[in-house]
Amino acid sequence: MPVIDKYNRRVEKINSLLCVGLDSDFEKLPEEFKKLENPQFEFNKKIIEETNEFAASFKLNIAFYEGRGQKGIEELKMTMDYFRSNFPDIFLICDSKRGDIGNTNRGYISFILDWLGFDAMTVSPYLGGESLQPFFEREDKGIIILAKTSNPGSGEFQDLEINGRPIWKIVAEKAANEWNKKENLLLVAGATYPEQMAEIRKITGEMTFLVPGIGAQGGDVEATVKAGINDGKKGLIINSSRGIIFSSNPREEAKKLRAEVNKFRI
Ligand code: OMP
Repeated sequence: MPVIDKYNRRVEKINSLLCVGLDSDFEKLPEEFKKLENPQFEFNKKIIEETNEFAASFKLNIAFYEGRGQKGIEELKMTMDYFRSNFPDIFLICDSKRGDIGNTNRGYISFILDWLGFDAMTVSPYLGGESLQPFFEREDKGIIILAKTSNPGSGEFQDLEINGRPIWKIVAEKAANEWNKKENLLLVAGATYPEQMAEIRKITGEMTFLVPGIGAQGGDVEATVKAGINDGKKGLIINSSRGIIFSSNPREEAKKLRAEVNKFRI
């Protein structure tokens, strides 16, 4: 069974393409959490309790946990254990943007996919398809490859053209036509570049995209959904991190974003 089925089942169960980003930067946590023994975990638990009803997926950017050293990793693991015990059907993404020579990638796989137990992780294609083989082989896990990222400077390399085709397009073509033998690949397509997302959709058929850039980065929901939705009215994992978790009412923000996405998902 393709790994994306877990995500799609959850999408159907709660009628949502929303991914809540637990980018739980310690410095930004409310003061009452900072005083607790496990501040990031307790904050995550509260956000999960408030938003799970609307979230098909959660994405944890590992940087915010690694940044606290051993304690952050411990609380990341506690968060994963909490998900496993309470919400085993939620699709869990580690935003890690890893990618090294093949042998080294096995270490990332052991830590992120096996020990932490994520369903999927983000990887960079910069070292080439050969280096990513250990990721591609993991048919039980989703491997999310950066194609067109949401940041303002993403074009510096990703838009460079080779024989008239930008690098983001070449990555999408490789992922769809060469690398996806185990049907476990996804792509990152930022909400801030809907035109490019529409092109990537044409290349990749039904493939699912992780879509950051909604909320704090200003991506447009209507343009995003119209550009990226696949024939099955799914195929998007629409992430918002700061716009939900650091708002005054995370539950309302999650509910509102699910509804807004669904409005254009017809
Ligand atoms: P907010 O801007 O707070 O919603 O957070 C966006 C999240 O998505 C952060 O964790 C980023 O690291 C991540 N991200 C992007 O912002 N742009 C990308 O192109 C790719 C990612 C990602 O891989 O998730």
